Amino acid sequence: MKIQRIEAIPYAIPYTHPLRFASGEVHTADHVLVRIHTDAGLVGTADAPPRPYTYGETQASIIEIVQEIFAPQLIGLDILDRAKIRAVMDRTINNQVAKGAVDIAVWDAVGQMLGTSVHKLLGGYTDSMRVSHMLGFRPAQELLDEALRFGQEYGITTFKLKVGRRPLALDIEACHVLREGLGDDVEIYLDANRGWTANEALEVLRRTEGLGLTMLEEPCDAKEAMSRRRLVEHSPIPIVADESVPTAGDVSRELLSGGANAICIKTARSGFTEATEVLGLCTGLGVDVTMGNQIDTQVGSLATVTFGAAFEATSRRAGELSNFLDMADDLLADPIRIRDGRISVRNLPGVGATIDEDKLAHYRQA
Ligand code: MUC
Ligand code: MG
Repeated sequence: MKIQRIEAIPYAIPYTHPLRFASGEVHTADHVLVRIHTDAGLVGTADAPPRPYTYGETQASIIEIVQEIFAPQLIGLDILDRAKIRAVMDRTINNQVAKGAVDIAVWDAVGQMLGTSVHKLLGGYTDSMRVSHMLGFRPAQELLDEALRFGQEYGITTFKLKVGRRPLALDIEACHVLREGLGDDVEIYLDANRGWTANEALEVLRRTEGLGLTMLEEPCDAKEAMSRRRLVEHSPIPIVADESVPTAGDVSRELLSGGANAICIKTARSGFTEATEVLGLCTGLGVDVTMGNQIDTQVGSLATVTFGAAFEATSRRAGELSNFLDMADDLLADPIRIRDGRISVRNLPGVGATIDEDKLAHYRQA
C-alpha cells in the first residue's frame, strides 16, 4: 500500500481562556491537520500544533515543509516502510512538529491497514493513563480554584504548574497556595519553560522545600551548561528536559552532559517512531520519562495516550492529556472523556482519531 497524497490543512479553534507560560501564550489553536492518503483509500490522520516560541515552526512553515518538501519525496513509498519515510524527513533538520505529524499519520494508516490499534502495535502495555492537568499563569487563588474544579469534575489529582516568572515570589506563593489548598495527596510539579536562570531555580527549590513537589521541568536555558549541571547535582527532585531535547540526539547530549536527569516525551514533536527511540534511550539508561503536552487538541492528546499507555515506563506517571479542555471546541467526532482522572486508549484500527468533517469545514482556514 503506497502513499498517494499528503494534505496539510490549516484550522483555527479559539481558546475559552488563554494559556500563559514563561515562553509564550496561546489564544487560538491554529494547528495543521495532516492527512496521508494511500492508494488503497485509507487515510492516516495526525495533528501538528505549531509552537513558534519553542521550535520556530509556524502554521505556514508546517504546511510548506509537509506539502513542498516532504510530500514530493514520500509519495509512492510503501506505508510500511517507516524507517525509509523517517530517513527521508531526517535529511531536513529541525521541523520536528511537521515530521511528528507525518510519522503519526503513517502509523495511523498502518494500523488501519492491519486492522489493529496502534496502541497494540507499539506495545499495548495498559489501556488507560492517569491525567495530569497543566495550569498556566494566573493569580494563586485562581490556580487553586481551577485545580479544585478539575479534581471535582474529572478526578484529576496531578497538576503541572507553569512557573518561570520574576519576581520568584509569584511562583513560590502559587506553590504554597496550591499545596495548602489541595492537600498532600495531590501531585504537583513545575515547568519553568526556561524562564529562570539555574541559580534562580535553586533558590525556588530552597524556598519550596517541604512542599513535596515532584519534578522541575526546563528551569533555564540548557545552554547555561555549568550552572544547570550544578542544579541537577543539587536538586532533590528530577530536573526534566523538555524543549531542550526535541530529538533523540538532544536527549543523549543533555543526559550525558548532566543537564537533565529525566526526559519529557512529546509525540507531537517526535511522532511515534522517534518517541520510541527516546524511550529506549531513557529506559536503557535508567532515566524517568513523562508524557508531555505540546498544548494539544483532542486529536493530539489521543496520540499521546496511544503512545503513553503502550509502555510501562511512559504510563507510570500521569500524562499531560487534558489541555484540550481550555479550547472552545475540537475536531474529534467522538470526544475524549476523562473519567476518574484517566483517559482510555481506543481499541480501534489505527490511532482512532475520526474527524468530524463538519467541524473541520467550519474551522478550516483558506
Ligand atoms: C510544555 O510542557 O512546555 C508550552 C510550550 C510548549 O512548547 O509546550 C507547552 C507545554
Ligand atoms: Mg515543558
